Amino acid sequence: MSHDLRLLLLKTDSHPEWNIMVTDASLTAEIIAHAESFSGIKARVARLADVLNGYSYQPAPEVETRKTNMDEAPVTNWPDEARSVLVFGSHHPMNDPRLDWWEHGNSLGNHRLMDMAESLKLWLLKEHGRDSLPLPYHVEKGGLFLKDAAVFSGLGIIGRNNLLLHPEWGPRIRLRSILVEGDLQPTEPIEGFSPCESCDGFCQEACPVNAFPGGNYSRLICRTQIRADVENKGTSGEIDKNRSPILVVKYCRACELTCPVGVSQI
Ligand code: B12
Ligand code: SF4
Ligand code: SF4
Repeated sequence: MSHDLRLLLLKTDSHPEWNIMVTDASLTAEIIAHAESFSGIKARVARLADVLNGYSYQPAPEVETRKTNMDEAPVTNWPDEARSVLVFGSHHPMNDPRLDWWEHGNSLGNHRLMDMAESLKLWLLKEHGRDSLPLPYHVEKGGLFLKDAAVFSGLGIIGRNNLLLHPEWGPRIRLRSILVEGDLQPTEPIEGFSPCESCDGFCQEACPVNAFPGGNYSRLICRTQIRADVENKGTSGEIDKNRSPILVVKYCRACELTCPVGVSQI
């Protein structure tokens, strides 16, 4: 099947034989327990069809087509049998900024999530005979909108900073997903967690370019800061073989780092 999200939705709706067959909750629990055995990881499960009905897909996905050094990577096509999504997130605490620094189009934190996805794939096949497909980061390469997947799976809610807020880690979490063959019992979205209701909105106030006009996130304005961050690289504190400082991109995190949710976890 091609990576056509709309086609996939239509096919799902119109093929009764694809109806969800809910499997037992213990399998979901076992998969989550295994994923969470990696340190600093939280995991949940969502139905692919639910994710594709998320806000980011309505009315039409606005997909980034920026040039990165991942552009040469092939587009990942989704198998017909994929109906479940294992969503997992890695804690990016404030006292470990290095996890977020980008060098040669990737970051330490992202590398870690990619390695973990490959390891989970092998485990799912060996232990449960389930095929799975680690998805790329970029939606235009076949990735999912990860915040929607995370909300449906119950990993968190979307805050006024437009980021996923995890109850323990706040927005300081980075996401990744794996498509899994067949139906897994999904975990439930979070209820009763709404920290923004009683907050003064530090995230929006902290934005260096006022990317929340009228209280809503503007990708266009945020992008001006993100572009500036690429232009103005920072030092990593290390030197290369020519004894020159190694420069890295330190993308803005102001709306993330000022959020009080999860600060007790640093
Ligand atoms: C392209 C991209 C960018 C672009 C465009 C961002 C954008 N939001 O449009 C740029 C480069 C500007 C950017 C900036 C940032 N990004 Co970015 N980005 C992505 C990427 C690849 C796709 C996001 C996207 O295009 N979304 C679609 C657009 C249309 O929607 P949206 O603006 O995100 O808003 C949607 C949600 O809020 C959702 N939503 C709102 N309420 C609800 C409620 C429910 C029930 C549901 C289901 C959904 C939902 O609906 C909105 C659309 O209508 C994702 C990775 C991925 N594959 O998902 C990372 C990702 C979203 N980025 C991430 C981060 C951390 C950042 C930055 C902090 C920069 C940084 N230091 O890394 C900033 C934060 C900006 C902000 N406040 O949102 C993290 C977010 C982690 C988290 N805790 O949420 C992600 C998931 C990547 C990761 N490594 O984990 N990013
Ligand atoms: S700073 Fe406050 S308003 Fe902003 S996301 Fe965090 S809790 Fe919500
Ligand atoms: S990432 Fe920076 S520029 Fe973008 S919305 Fe957050 S604070 Fe503003």
